[in-house]
This record gives sequence, C-alpha cells and structure tokens, in this order.
Amino acid sequence: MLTLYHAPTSVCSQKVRIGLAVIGLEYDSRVLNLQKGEQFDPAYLQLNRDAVVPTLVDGDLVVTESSLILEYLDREHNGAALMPADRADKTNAQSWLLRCLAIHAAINTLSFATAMRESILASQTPAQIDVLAAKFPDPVMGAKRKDLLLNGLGSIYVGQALVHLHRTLADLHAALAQAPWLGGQALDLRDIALVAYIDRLERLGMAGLWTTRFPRVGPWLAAWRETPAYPTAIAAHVPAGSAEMMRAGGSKHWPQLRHRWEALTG
Ligand SMILES: N[C@@H](CCC(=O)N[C@@H](CS)C(=O)NCC(=O)O)C(=O)O
Repeated sequence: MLTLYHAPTSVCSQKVRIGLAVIGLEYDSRVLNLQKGEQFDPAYLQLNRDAVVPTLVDGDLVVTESSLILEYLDREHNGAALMPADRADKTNAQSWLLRCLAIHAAINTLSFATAMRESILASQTPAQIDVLAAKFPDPVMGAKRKDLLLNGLGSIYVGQALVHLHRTLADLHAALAQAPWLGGQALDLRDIALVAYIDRLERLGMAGLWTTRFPRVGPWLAAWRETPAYPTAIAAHVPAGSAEMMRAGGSKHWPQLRHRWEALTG
C-alpha cells in the first residue's frame, strides 16, 4: 500500500495527488497541518529531513521530491505510460520535472509574499516568525520565509520569481501551439507536474501573468479543471474559507506585482 504524507493546499501535495488520481492509485492518506508545524515532528523528519511535504512511502522505500514521486509512481505502478518514449520528448519531460524546483520556489515566493503573509501576520508576532524560521532544517529556507513575511513584495525573492514564472508561462504557451496538452493529444507527466502551480497562480488572482501574453495557458488550465482528477486531487481538499482568503490576499497585490513584472520582462 502506498502512503502519502501531504497537506491539503500545498501545491507539491496537489501535484502528487493529481498524479495518483490520473493513474488511479489508492493510497493511505496522512495529512500534516503545516500551520501547526507538524512537518517538524521528529518522526516526520526521519522521512523528510527538509520538513516539507509531500513524502511517499511504498513498502520500505521512502520517496521525497514531488517530481521524483510522480516519475516513481508512473514507472513502478503505471508501466511508465505517462512518460514519453520518444528520446527528445522524454528529455523534454525530464527537463520540466527538474524545472519544477525553480517553479515551486517562485510559487512559494508569490504565495508567502501576498496572501499567506496577510494571514500569518494577522496571527503571529515578529518574535513568533523568528521562532518559525529557526525551525527549518535548511537555514536558507528559514531565512527566505522570514524575508517574505517581513518584506512582502519588497522581498529580494520576488523579482526572481517573476522572471522564472515568465519563462515557464512562455514555454508552456509555446509548447501548447501544436496540441492541447504538453503530452500531445493526451496529458502526460509534464501536464501533471505543472497544473498545481498554474492553478495556484489563478487562485491568487494572478492569471494576468498569462491572459494577454500567453493565451494558450488559460484553456489548458480550464481543460484540466474539467478532468475527473482535478476535483479529487485539488478542489476537494481546499478548506472552507481558504479559497476566498487566497484570492483576496493575492488579488490585492496584483496591480503592484504586474507593474514589477512588466518592468522586469518588457
Ligand atoms: N521541492 C520540494 C518542495 C516541497 C515543499 O517545499 N513543500 C511545501 C509545501 S508545497 C512545504 O512542505 N512547506 C513547509 C512549510 O511551509 O513549512 C517538492 O517538490 O517536493
């Protein structure tokens, strides 16, 4: 039996849940409350030493990193049916899976510099934020979180996030010129790896990043939302009030963010 340690609205957890749903795999669900700091429990740190979700356990094997988990599930439990066989396409898929590290970092930046920041600052003092930042096993992750919470859109991470997302959306738009999915006529691991990140941007009220410049991205996301996997893996896990909080908290900053994005990307 597969066991997935995950969190309801974490994008990397959504990404793996989408993969599980598309493949049609059952799993034993272990939900961590990241707001309560359950990711720092010593028992969980034995599985994931960076104190992040998701983590997959398959028998005696522990797999971390959402892109690796997707590739593992497809390879070991799906006959690699979602990984292209063609040499160039496979290399392209592997490249997208690797790029997810930078894409996730950018999504984390925009989430914590806007909506998550508002929600956390409403309930935590700067001293409590210091305590939280010190808990991250990787001190750079802790320093980033603190910088985003204290400085919001003034954080040094925001420019980098906008540049990476601009490249991501440009490449996604270009790849969708020939077919409705990155996988061609049917979705594959590339589509699965990206949907939760793009969905998060839309939920933050930041779809303006693609509506005029990269118009193939919106229909791709809309098509994803029509799949049976989307409600199971993403929509069903969003707690009451969370969607409204994210949209309001993100949208409020969109005008300022757009100005910065336009200045950076021309
Ligand atoms: N590169 C990792 C990133 C994992 C990650 O940072 N996950 C976030 C949720 S999307 C997390 O657990 N954050 C912990 C926290 O906010 O304390 C992956 O793709 O699995």
